[in-house]
Amino acid sequence: MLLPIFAANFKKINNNIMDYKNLEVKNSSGIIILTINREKALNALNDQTMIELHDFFTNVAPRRKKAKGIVITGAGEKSFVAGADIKEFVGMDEKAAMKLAKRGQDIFFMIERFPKPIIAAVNGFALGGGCELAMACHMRIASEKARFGQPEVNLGIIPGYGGTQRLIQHVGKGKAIELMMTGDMIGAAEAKGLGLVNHVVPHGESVKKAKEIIKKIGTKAPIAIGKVVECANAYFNGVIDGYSVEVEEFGTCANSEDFKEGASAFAERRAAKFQGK
Ligand code: DAK
Repeated sequence: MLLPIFAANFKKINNNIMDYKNLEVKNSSGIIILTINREKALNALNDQTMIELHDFFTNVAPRRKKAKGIVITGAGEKSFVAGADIKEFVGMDEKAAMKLAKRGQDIFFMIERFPKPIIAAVNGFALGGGCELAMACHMRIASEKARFGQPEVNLGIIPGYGGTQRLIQHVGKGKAIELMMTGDMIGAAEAKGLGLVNHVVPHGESVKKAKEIIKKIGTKAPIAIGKVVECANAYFNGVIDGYSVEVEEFGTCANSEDFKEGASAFAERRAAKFQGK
């Protein structure tokens, strides 16, 4: 009998897949359907989910050579991903926060740079880290009930998984700054008008539409598809690395009294009282 740790490694080597608690991986006609599966917490990205996402994009997705692409969605009827798991961040210090922000950015870079299409099927709330996850995908299909937003300022922080950069890329600087400063949520139709989403479909049909698009892309030349991704990303390789600035400033915010207050207030279901400290 193998010790548990060896058994886990053995399974990983043989199946290329660790035992995921919060991710569901399914094959649907050669397309991977990756579901963030924490419905009770509106699929918020807790540490375990981030570990699993990292494993999936490091060890699983690149080895599924025959897969045509990936659809990322959220479990249930209500939410794609309602953000990072705020409850886990109470009491976190600057160093730990920066490390986690960097890890999140690295995962989302793997998604953005993946040489096959990755489409977010946004079936509800896409807030904070959820909006950032959707924005790292190559396209976004929104259910008509989808809601997008970057409400980090309500907690005393800024987007930390690439959102300050990608929201500008998708909707332009003025609107991105408005959304990040106000924390306002917008609906699917407005998101489409801004260029944040590619298509709006009836509720419950976002995965279907995403699969149709991936199926069509599957008939094209694979090398060319990979190069489209590479070139599109190259357009945004600026001289100043905004992503590193984001990690730095995320750490500063995470170290503030305001962040402690914002995260505690959310957990305690009360309005935050910010002091600017
Ligand atoms: N984290 C943890 N739990 C969450 C959550 C979240 N982001 N969003 C919802 N939930 C939980 C709720 O707490 C509740 O659980 P119970 O209290 O019942 O156990 C359950 O999901 C259902 O939520 P509600 O009862 O609130 O449902 P409603 O329909 O009334 O409201 C809502 C839905 C989406 C409007 C509301 O849940 C909400 O405002 N959620 C928070 C949205 C939000 O602010 N998201 C976070 C954005 S900030 C970091 C890196 C990144 C980040 C932070 C740190 N480091 C590296 C340190 C990122 C931060 C963000 O993403």
